[in-house]
Amino acid sequence: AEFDLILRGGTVVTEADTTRCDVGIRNGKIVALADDLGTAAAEVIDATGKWILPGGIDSHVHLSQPSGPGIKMADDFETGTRSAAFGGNTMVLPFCLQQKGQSLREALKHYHAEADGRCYTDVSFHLIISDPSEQLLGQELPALVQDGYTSFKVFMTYEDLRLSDLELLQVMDVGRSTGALVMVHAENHDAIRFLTERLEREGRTAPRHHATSRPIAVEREATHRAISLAEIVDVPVMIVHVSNREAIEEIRRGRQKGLKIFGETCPQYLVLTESDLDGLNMEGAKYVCSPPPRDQESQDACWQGIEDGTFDVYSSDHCPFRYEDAAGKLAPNGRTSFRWIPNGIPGIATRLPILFSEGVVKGRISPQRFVALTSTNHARAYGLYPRKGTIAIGADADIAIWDPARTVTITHDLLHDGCDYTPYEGMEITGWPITTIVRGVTVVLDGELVSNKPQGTYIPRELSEFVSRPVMLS
Ligand code: DUC
Ligand code: ZN
Ligand code: ZN
Ligand code: ZN
Repeated sequence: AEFDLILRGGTVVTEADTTRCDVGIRNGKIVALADDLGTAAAEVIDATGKWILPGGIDSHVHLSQPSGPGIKMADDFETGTRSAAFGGNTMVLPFCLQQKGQSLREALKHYHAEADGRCYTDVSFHLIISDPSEQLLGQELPALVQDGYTSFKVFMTYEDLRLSDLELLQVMDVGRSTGALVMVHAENHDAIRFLTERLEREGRTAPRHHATSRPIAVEREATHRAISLAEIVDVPVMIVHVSNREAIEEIRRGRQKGLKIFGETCPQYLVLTESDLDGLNMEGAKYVCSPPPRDQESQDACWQGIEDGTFDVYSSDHCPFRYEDAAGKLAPNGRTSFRWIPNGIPGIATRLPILFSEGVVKGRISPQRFVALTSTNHARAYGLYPRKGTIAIGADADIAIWDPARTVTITHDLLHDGCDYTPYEGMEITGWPITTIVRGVTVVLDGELVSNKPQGTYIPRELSEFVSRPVMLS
């Protein structure tokens, strides 16, 4: 047969167009796009009435990441990427966390060993820099950028992760000299510590005070400072998991000055609020993440940023901890104060359906903008474009087939992850990914896993296109 696989009768959506056409796949690549490719293929999938989208790229996920004594993340590379595939994703970018005193190469060994042979999607790593020694800054990190680890994250909070302003400047400077993209977690550490200690003195320790301890000003100040430091170094930065209007305004102000400041938001900031942390007993722990979900006004602002282009990427920040588990949300001291609840919520499978239903179906964004926000811009930002993030001849055959009319009530059992709950339980969704194809291999077909043999692979990355392209004002 001329093709390994033909997708027949569907509507292909890219960041630029929506076109009725068939897709021909050979050796893991898209090799033909035409009105009618016939049926001369080893396998034919009838996609009549369905949408054919570039597979989702989730550029912000945490898998198998050490999270403190007695705490275990709910997803490893097998369960996390399986869930990603069920949610219409073909590639994920988890973080490789450098622990204090560890070299980045040592840290990478752990993550590669965890990922090798266990991924249902393709995978690549961002580095988290927690211990920027002279050796790391001068040799190790620049060499790793050359090797295809072309993005790294820095933290402005967490005792074990946060960098001083001097260290932030030093790491950003490696971004500038290498062309890597620097991602920033922007929250003011001392302010969180001050508020947490005061709340604990007052006995206000329930999960909802996680949000009280990290108000908008904590994020706005750090976002402003991160952007100022980036301006001083003269380097592009990506502000990750942006939750509210004031932080968004800082990003807009930076862009209007001509700085390359990029922004990411996540489903929790579009559909959850801090009142979700008010659950009975400790149930609110299921919604503890940082920054916390905020209020309706913040949700509206994040939607505005999705619509007007302030946000270039929409990621899950999947960071799952089980609830009914001694190593999960309430371990080991989580019952005594919000301070001990591990920060993070699951969302790798629900990211795309939530934006599709709330964004595309409700008319807030076009299907093309959906593709840009969920796939193409991730590929451009993190050095994967045009191999990934589009449906074009020569690109990897990374494809999600969507039924745009299917209605689904989200329940945890649909997600196939390693967690034991979803923050989005009961949410009514219109539009669902039914088939996921990774480099030509059908991983999920009509909602069923095709094989228990993961075939995803590690992909070294080129430099970010966002770093080199001209500033785009929105
Ligand atoms: N930051 C993340 O990016 N994910 C989970 C927790 C955090 O603080
Ligand atoms: Zn290890
Ligand atoms: Zn973060
Ligand atoms: Zn994260």
